[in-house]
Parts: sequence; C-alpha cells; structure tokens
Amino acid sequence: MKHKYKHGYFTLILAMLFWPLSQSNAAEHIIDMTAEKIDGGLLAYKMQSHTAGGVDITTRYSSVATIPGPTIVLAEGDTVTLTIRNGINVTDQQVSVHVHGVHYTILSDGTLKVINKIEDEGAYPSGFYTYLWTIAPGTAGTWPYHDHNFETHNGSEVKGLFGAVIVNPASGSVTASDGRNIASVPVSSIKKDYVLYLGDDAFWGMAIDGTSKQQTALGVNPLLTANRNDNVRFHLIAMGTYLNQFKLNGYQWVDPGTANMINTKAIGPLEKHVFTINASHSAAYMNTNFSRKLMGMTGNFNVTH
Ligand SMILES: [Cu+2]
Repeated sequence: MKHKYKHGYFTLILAMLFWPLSQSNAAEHIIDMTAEKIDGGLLAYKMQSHTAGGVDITTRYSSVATIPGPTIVLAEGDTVTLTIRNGINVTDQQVSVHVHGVHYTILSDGTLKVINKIEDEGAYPSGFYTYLWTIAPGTAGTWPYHDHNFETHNGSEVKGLFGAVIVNPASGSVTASDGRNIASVPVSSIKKDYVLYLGDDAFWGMAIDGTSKQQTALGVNPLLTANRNDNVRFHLIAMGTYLNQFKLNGYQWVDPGTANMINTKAIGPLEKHVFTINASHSAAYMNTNFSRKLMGMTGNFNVTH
C-alpha cells in the first residue's frame, strides 16, 4: 500500500510538471452578447463579439439575434470572460446567462439574489454583467445556457433565451461509429455539428460547419444535411418537460461513456446526449415518445453522394 501511495504521489508531481505543456492550446475567450426582443414577442441572444486566443471570430455567428442563441465552442483548459448586455429594456427586468457543466464561482451563476444569496447576477436595461468561466478538465460535453433572471427567477428560456456551450476534450478526439465499428476520430474531422434542442412540440436546430465554423440557426424540425462518409456530431439537449425518446432511423451510435451501440435514447428533461456518426444514408430523426410523435416532432437528415 505504501508503494502504491508513493507511486500516486509521483504521478501527481509528474502531472504538475507537465500541466503547463498539456494546457498549451488553452485559449482565453472574450465574449460579448446581448439579449434582444425579436418578432412574435420572443427574446433572443446575439453574439456581439468573440475573440479566442486573441483572434476575432465574431463573423462565425449570425449578425442578428437568433433562437437558438449562439453556440459557444470551447475546449477543456480554456477560460471565458462573458459579458451580457440588456437590449430588452423592460424596466427593472434583468437578463442573465446561467450556464451548466463548466466551472465558475457563485458570482458567475447568473441567478437572482433570492437564489444565490449574494447578488443579482444579470444586466439591467442598458447595463451589463460579466461572468468568468473556467473550462476545467473533466467538463468536456455539450451544455445548455439560458437566462435565469428575466421576469421570473426561472428565467425566460421559453421565450427564446437559450443556447449551448460545446466543450471539446483536451485530447482533441471523440468516439464515433459507422454503425459497425467504433473509432476515435479527431474533432477537426467533424464536418457538421448539429445542436438540436428538444422542446415540448418541436426540435430547434443550430448547425456549425466544420470547415468554415459558420453557425446557422435552423428553425424548427430542421432539414439536416451531410455528405456520405462525413463525420457528423449530434448534440441533443432536452429543454421541455417531457421524457423524450430519440431515434435516427437505421443508425446506431455509441452511448457516451460506454462501449454500447444503441439506436434509440431516452432523454429526460434537462438531460443531454451527444454522439458522432459517419453518415451512410438519409434518415428521419424523431422523438418517438408517443404524444410527441403525434405532434410531428420529426425531421430529415439528408445524406448525398
Ligand atoms: Cu438551467
């Protein structure tokens, strides 16, 4: 036992020695977003500016506020300074950004004082609030963010104030499946990232092109496209109040954290599910939960060539 302890201690020292090396690709993100009113009495986030490691990547985002909001792509080891500005201008109403999954102190929780007991952590009309996030090792995954302060202490995500954070693993690779084999593929080989938010009656989609990194809000039950043999990553985030049963017809993928191939996945409220497939055929995607299926909660994934 003593030997084992010493070995563990040695490993810890080694890890500390190599820590700066393994973090050499870590980027500092400076992000500025607004929350605005859009048509139909809805609210939406807009990316005003995003610099990553000193490089301005703002043109990757829509120039108007969108539902879903911007997808913030990060990697383990990164840091984020995110400022939210309130362009909604309803007297006394704050807007905030509350994120799941990544690390931050209580001052960056994006909630009201009645919840966090410290401070109202949002932006008042024409004001701003700044959050600090640490994208610590172990936080790889896809996480929702949403308002927590507008009108109620639960926030206004149902009016459109929601988006996602993708934290890529520091290893730079993810598990993928072509339906038969499981492989580790570089994140850089992913041709399309599709973020699908499961509402109570529809999927809301956001696409990110793997080459241009351009983001496109796709609306409800969107048509998804890929070329044959492309690696495509699906990020499913359940926003609604029902249990979902996700299916992509004729595809099998790896259940995260396991070596199991699955062809359907139960996703409860606030749960998420991320998988990467190699595109082989066109297929419908759907929520096969009976009542949701009746509501037409389905769309198509078209694979060409
Ligand atoms: Cu939440």
